[in-house]
Amino acid sequence: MKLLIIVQVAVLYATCLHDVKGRESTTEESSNAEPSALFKRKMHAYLTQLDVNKDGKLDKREYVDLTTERSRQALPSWRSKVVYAILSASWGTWFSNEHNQYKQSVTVDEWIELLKIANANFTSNSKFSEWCEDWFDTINLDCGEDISVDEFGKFLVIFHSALPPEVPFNTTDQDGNGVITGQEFANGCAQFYYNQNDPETAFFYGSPDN
Ligand SMILES: [Ca+2]
Ligand SMILES: [Ca+2]
Ligand SMILES: [Ca+2]
Repeated sequence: MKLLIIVQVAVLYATCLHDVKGRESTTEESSNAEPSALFKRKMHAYLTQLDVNKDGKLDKREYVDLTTERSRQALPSWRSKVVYAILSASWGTWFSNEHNQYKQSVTVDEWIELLKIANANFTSNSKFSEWCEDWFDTINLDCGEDISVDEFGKFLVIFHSALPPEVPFNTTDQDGNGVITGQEFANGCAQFYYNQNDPETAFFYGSPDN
């Protein structure tokens, strides 16, 4: 299975080569300060969106398996295998790691604490930028230079959004030209995880309750 996923990822990059030169890391130094009320609300809305059984905790089945399952409705099967690979790695990076003794599920408060640690690591090793690029490539179905509203709509289906795609699409399409470039996607992704006070970029995953 692992070999298959590696092959699928290799196919993705071979099939869908893109210009990454213009993309710069958009992450900022993470802060040890108490998260803002808006930051807590957007993380709560995002986690609730993925918490399918609504028990107030996100577990691996919900984050990895059910999210991959939704991706099968939206993407060709080989791209869903890439989704599985991205999410499996993310689960260990963000939700279940040595900092919480590899807990099997997390509340939003526990996750915010883990994010502080993970974001500090992302800043130092560019993993965060790679993660954004992996998602950009995975949902860039026509292998073009940018993401259309239809492609972004599939990203929102995968992340269980209840919002029409136009709302988060328009806040991510910073220059308003009707497409999301790799840089705009990376900016939107980074703003979601780092910006404490901007209500617009809180819509990145289509979470309605900001
Ligand atoms: Ca749950
Ligand atoms: Ca595209
Ligand atoms: Ca744009």
